[in-house]
Amino acid sequence: MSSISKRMKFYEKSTNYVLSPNIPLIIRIDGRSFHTFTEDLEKPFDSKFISMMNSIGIALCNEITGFKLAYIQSDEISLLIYANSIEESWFKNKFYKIISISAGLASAVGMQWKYKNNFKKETIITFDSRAFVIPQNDVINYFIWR
Ligand SMILES: Nc1nc2c(ncn2[C@@H]2O[C@H](COP(=O)(O)OP(=O)(O)OP(=O)(O)O)[C@@H](O)[C@H]2O)c(=O)[nH]1
Ligand SMILES: [Mg+2]
Repeated sequence: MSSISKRMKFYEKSTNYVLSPNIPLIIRIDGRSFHTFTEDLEKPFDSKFISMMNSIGIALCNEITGFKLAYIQSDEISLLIYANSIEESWFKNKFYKIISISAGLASAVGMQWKYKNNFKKETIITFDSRAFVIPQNDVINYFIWR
């Protein structure tokens, strides 16, 4: 390839996945190593921890275009998203944008919550994220499964 920039763009684009539009999209974020973060909290349900997860869920709902439903369970949040077209999709359904921004936002809001609530644990709050499209008739089963 002729120029450095063309070559670099080619490398970059080779993994620039785009998820299909017009089909339900699920994003699930999950706290990284939260067995350590939660070890001193009330078991099995800690109201402060639940409040943190709710704050993160609300931030994601407010951010994501086409957001329909969130289900929070333990240290994970499943989000159902639907957009009619690629133009209306969150980040035009670009896979890397979806998983990196959702995990980044969840982690940042988690840290913000930690400092606001004087939560002493030293952990840096981190979430992973996965995103995938799913047939309409299996959406209900996904949420039953979680
Ligand atoms: N004490 C307490 N622990 C909780 C609460 N909610 C979730 N947890 C803990 O959060 C952890 C979530 O488990 P996993 O997501 O499977 O494991 P993880 O340690 O986060 O590890 P990875 O997700 O693989 O990085 C479990 O250890 C739960 O017991 C709660 O309300 N109170
Ligand atoms: Mg976890």
